[in-house]
Parts: sequence; C-alpha cells; structure tokens
Amino acid sequence: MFADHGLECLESRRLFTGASVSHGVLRVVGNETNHNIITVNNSVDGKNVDVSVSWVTALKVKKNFSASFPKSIGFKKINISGGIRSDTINVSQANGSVGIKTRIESGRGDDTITTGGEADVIYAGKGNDVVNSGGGKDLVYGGLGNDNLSGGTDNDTLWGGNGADTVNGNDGDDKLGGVLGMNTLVGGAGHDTFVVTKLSNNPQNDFNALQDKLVSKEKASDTDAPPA
Ligand SMILES: [Ca+2]
Ligand SMILES: [Ca+2]
Repeated sequence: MFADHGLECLESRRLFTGASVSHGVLRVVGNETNHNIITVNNSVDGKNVDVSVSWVTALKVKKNFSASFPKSIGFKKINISGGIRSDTINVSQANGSVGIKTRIESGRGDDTITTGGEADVIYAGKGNDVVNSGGGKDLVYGGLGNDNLSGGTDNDTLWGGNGADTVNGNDGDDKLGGVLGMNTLVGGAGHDTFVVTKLSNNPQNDFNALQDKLVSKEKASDTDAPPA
C-alpha cells in the first residue's frame, strides 16, 4: 500500500502517514494535519524496530498505522516527522535502545519528544515543546517558542532558540545555547559550555567558572538556530 518510491516526492510525503524504508533510512511520518502519537521501539527480541502512528481525524475517526521492520533490512538511520499539531513522539527504551541514529522533526505545535540511548538529532520547531533526549550524544534545537529541553547522560548540545527556554544538560560535558531570549540554563554535572550573548540574559543558570566555559556570541543568528 505504501510504495517506497512514493516518499521521494515532497507532495507524496505530505499525503503519506506511516513508515517505510528507502535508501537505508526508516522514515516514520505522522499525519500532517492532526495530533499524532508516534512510538518507535525495539521488538521484544531486539531484531525488529516496531513503529506505531496513531491519530484522530477531524471527524473523530481513530486511525492507526503499525509495522515491524527487521533490522536485517539494513537501515542505518531513522527519520521521524510530526505534523502541524501537537505530537507526542517517543523512541521507547522498553526493549532497550534501538541503537540507530535518529532524527526527529516534530513540526509546529506544542510537541513532546522523548528519546533514549541512541544518538538523536531533534528539531522541535515552532511551539512550546518538551524534549527529553535521554542517553546518547544528542543535538537538540528548541526552535521558536518557550521550550523545555533536557539532555540525559553523555555530552549533549541543546539550543534553546527563540523564546524563554529552560535548558538542562544533565550529566556529561554539555553545550547549552542560550543566545536568544531569557533562558534558564542548567549544565548539571560535567564541564559545560554556555553559549550566550551575555550570561545575564540567562538569569537562572548554574555557570561555574571553575569547571564551565563561557562562549559569547554577538550574532544570535550565527549559532542559535538550526542550519537551513
Ligand atoms: Ca508538531
Ligand atoms: Ca519550539
């Protein structure tokens, strides 16, 4: 039903809700215009990646897509996209980390994104988002809105972006981007790098000159926004 080659065209991609493997990438696409609950996790035996996408249409019709992809297919990346509404995206660790690089773009809406031990790149986009990137070396962009970003263990890079963001590096040597807006920056344990125009623009912070590094940026646009 979902032809792999159909994902190549942007128009097709927008109409498509579900998951498919193409060119070594497992793509999981939420419904463009409705709230999605997207879950990706290892199968119990760890041999497959199980995907579930649930949404409810404007006419209150409940829909669900689910599929189980054998890792033996050989995909090296998982790309997950949400839609324009609030999405809940969870790379569940219930059966252990999927152990595959994951990239998430949750789109507009107030999204909640939870990931785990794999290396994640997360673009939360417009809206007030909550991101918990778990273990692994993660790169998180809060984008527009007042976001709450939390890196788990390991060395994470977390960019608050526009808005009043709360950025928690937690364990590891983290890089915290508070260039734009009035933010709360908490590095937690480890040697953290605070990237700011001025630290005083981020009045709530745990910067410690004895173990942390301060990097001042004049132009916010250089550093605090995801690459185009
Ligand atoms: Ca969204
Ligand atoms: Ca955001």
